[in-house]
Amino acid sequence: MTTSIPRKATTVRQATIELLREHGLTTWFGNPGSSELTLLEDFPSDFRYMLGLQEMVPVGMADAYAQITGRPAIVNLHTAPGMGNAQGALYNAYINKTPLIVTAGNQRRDMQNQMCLLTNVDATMVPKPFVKWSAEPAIASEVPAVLARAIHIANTAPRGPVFVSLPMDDMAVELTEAQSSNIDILGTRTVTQAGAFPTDVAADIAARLDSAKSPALIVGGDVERFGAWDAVIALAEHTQSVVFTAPLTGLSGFPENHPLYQGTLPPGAGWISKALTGRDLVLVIGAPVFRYYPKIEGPYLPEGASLIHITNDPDEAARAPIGDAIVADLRTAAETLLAHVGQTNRSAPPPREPVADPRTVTAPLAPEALWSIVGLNLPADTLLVTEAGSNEFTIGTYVRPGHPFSHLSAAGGGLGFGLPAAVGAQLAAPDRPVVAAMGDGSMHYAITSLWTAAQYGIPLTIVVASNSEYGILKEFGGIEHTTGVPGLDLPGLDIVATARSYGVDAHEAKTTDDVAELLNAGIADRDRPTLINISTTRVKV
Ligand SMILES: Cc1ncc(C[n+]2csc(CCOP(=O)(O)OP(=O)(O)O)c2C)c(N)n1
Ligand SMILES: [Mg+2]
Repeated sequence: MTTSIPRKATTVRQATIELLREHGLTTWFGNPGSSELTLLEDFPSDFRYMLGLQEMVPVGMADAYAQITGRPAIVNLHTAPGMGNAQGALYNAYINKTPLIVTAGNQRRDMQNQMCLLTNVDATMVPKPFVKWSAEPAIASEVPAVLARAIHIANTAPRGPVFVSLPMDDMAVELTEAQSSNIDILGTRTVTQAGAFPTDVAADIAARLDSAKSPALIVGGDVERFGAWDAVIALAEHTQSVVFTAPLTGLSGFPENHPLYQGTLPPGAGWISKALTGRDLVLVIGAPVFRYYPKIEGPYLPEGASLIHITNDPDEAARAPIGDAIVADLRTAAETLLAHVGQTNRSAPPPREPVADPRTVTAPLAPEALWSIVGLNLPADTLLVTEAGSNEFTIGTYVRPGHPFSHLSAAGGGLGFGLPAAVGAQLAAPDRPVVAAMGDGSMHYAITSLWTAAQYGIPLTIVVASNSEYGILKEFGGIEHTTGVPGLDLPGLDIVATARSYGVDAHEAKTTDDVAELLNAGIADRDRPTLINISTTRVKV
């Protein structure tokens, strides 16, 4: 008679780690507390843990890391207060549609009823409404299965963050052999989203494109996130459409140095109908229609234009105020359309003006001078992360990256994304130059990212446009006709000293030549982060 040797009991923690390893979730972003120690103990040597000193930092890092790697990322935060601090960054991840698996410890199950310290009362409620799904396992042994479900939910379109609360006493619970082998299966099973684009729909859209006099293609971040980049470029070229990026979608969706590319549409209905004047067919792909910001009166579209909207997000399709929408996989849609359109004989629309060299100018620099000198000095494969208020439009005009995943910002517009995102982006793309273009106000929401960048030797370069104000809020005050608003000036910031105190190689530039020289040196330094601060002119109101 042979006796099988019982396998050594696996704990929930071990099974959890193994499941996350199988799913490639070995880079963790976090800020720990005592309720997370039971999960983090004996942290495996093939995992890495990126510490952020305040919760916006790990969430922002993970957001960009997931976007640039194209895979979900994991965040581990500290019960209710940690989740509270993270909420602004979670909002950005939700609007960015980033697949994040956010976890937080919770007080022991048998101490929650007394509201002992660290009890996350109604834990699943805390991150709502900025998560696709939120759960606390009903019993310890279900932790890995709930996490597996969370990973798949986060990663199916429309993607987005999910939350799993993990009571700290769950981790040491021993699993039975049957439970362990069921969990083993969860480590390797896959969930794939698939769907064909109907050929009659493609033929109809292609016929409308072919017969349009002057079509416009409006693209968004999902073109990049869902692999439709090449097909969308080919579609624009075959149809000789002008191309714009839709407002506030987080990535450009198109090479910004392409002759058909005209920049980002401004976020107002009246502004958009003006920018699209003369276009009779507007095809939007991989973007919401549209993310307006101020109320700018005007028709949604210019006279005589119609709009077709292709999105993978049913809610995006449902809430658009205009146009017929098709919910589809974006890459399949773009490739199928491409196969159906003819090569047009329309003449090419005029390209944008080339960027001129501003020559030597002394600070305070006009934003145009700053961002043209930056744009002219960036290597072609630079990944730019922007959070720069009134400078954003100027950056879009003068910095023109041509590669996919080269111009990242927070679609949600919550400040505190830029710095941690630049750190996460550099981690995801270690061989690319990562340059963060920041406003002096935006710098301060997640400033401790500088510590993380310095400590882990993340070699990003940060350019700060210091106008000593929340310039864009003054601009908006003009649109909203508000006067006498307090809290819009930022005197007394010493960004170079602050950055140095965190261990960053920080410099004050005085001229455009300084900016060029420091930028090239910063990008060439692959061992540590560099910061370049330059004073810029104030917004005119
Ligand atoms: C979390 C958060 N708080 C406040 C705001 C409002 N807000 C939007 S832009 C902005 C100012 C940005 O200033 P800065 O980065 O200095 O750029 P500038 O406009 O001066 O060029 C503020 C405070 C926000 N978007 N997010
Ligand atoms: Mg400012």
